[in-house]
Amino acid sequence: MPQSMLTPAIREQIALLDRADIMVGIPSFKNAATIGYVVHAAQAGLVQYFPDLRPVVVNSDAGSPDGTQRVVIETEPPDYVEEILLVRPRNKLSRVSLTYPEIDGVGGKGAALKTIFEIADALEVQALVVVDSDLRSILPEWVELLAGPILKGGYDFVAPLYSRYKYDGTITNTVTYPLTRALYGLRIRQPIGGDFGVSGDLVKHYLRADDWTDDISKFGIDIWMTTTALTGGFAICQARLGSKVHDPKDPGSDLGPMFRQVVGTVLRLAVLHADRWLDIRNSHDVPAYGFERIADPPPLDVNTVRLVSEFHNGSLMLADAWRGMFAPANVDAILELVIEAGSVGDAARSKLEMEGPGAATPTTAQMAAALAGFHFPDDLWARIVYDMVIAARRDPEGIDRLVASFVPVYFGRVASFIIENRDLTTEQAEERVMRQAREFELLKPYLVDLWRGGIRRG
Ligand SMILES: Nc1nc2c(ncn2[C@@H]2O[C@H](COP(=O)(O)OP(=O)(O)OP(=O)(O)O)[C@@H](O)[C@H]2O)c(=O)[nH]1
Ligand SMILES: [Mg+2]
Repeated sequence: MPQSMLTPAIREQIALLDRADIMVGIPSFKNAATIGYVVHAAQAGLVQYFPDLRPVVVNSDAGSPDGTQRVVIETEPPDYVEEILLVRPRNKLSRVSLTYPEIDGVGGKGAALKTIFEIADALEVQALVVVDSDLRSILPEWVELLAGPILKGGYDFVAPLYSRYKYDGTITNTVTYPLTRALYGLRIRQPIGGDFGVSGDLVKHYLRADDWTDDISKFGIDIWMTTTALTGGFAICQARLGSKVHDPKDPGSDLGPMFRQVVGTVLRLAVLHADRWLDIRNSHDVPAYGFERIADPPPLDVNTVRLVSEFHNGSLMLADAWRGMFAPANVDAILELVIEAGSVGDAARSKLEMEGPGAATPTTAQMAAALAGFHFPDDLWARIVYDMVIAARRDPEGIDRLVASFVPVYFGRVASFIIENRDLTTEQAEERVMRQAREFELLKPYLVDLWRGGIRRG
């Protein structure tokens, strides 16, 4: 990890704090509307579940212009929590909100978390819990669920386990879950969930790591934390948190940059840690703690017609790039799918009368029904993700370009997932995600053979 770049102001803040046993860290960027609730829940969790420990809450903010930091400072003080919970903690709860420094000129969620790691280390905490600041469904209990396995069970890394709406978490479902599971052999269902528990030892390991990149300063941070825990041999478990409700994002319009940062990081790490995954076959369950809850996460709209057309239009600019990235048979299969996407997309648009001024946007269900028939097979998706790993090894400097060219193909895959799952329950859609992950495991020899066969042209 790059040298500590804590500003003098942050050092002063740390000096004012006593040592702490448990810390909740909250990264933020323009989350004034939601962070108050998150701080509230974090404080209540610390007071209710760990009254004997010395607690601290740290908000690491990007310097948000919307008053995020003010909301944190003005959230009801911990005394209020004591009143509603009738618990008298033995230790004062400290609360800090600060503006984190960029890392090599790059800010983002990862840069925010690096400052959180440094403060956790300076305060010598035994357990660090990090939670996103746009959460609606966090409860005080999350603090116990994410820190308890570390403090009571000897674990170093607690990944979240939640039910998400079937169209939420598409980067997780299509890439990070199946690839992490097939590469490293552990079924961590939410490797980039955003809400984690980390032991003091693992925080130190993060701070010593020397593989930091600009993408990790942004949304690459979550998969980096998970993968670094895996490759470092740390004890990992999952915690059942119920449902994840947060600011909704449409994969087609909001997730392109995030996809590039996450997948760029996954690929770099896969290349770096080949010795950790080449011999692994199949996968194991990861222990899960917490009471199993029946949760019904709210639905999410996805402009599926746009996803299909982004896939189709992407081919116009990127077919040559794809030829350099994927095995020839896989490029042929993708280009066939592109043709199908073109005709299915055209038919859907005219059926839904989406063209012309004032045309209304149809619902996700209407779009998915109108696009029925478009199908991006599981095995093709697994093979091209593996082709990406090989391409990343061949040209590590070109990973950003590689991943940018991959985005429209991901849109095609997500569209297919939505179209096929339109009539399924969230539970049935989960089974589809598992089926796809098994396909990744089944085809792992394809990756290993290519890797061991040396570098080839696509
Ligand atoms: N400090 C900082 N935090 C950020 C930045 N961008 C996002 N975050 C925080 O990172 C957390 C997660 O960001 P989201 O945008 O909600 O992303 P996400 O929930 O992981 O992604 P989706 O599952 O795709 O919605 C939130 O707490 C954000 O405030 C940033 O530039 N700086
Ligand atoms: Mg979010």
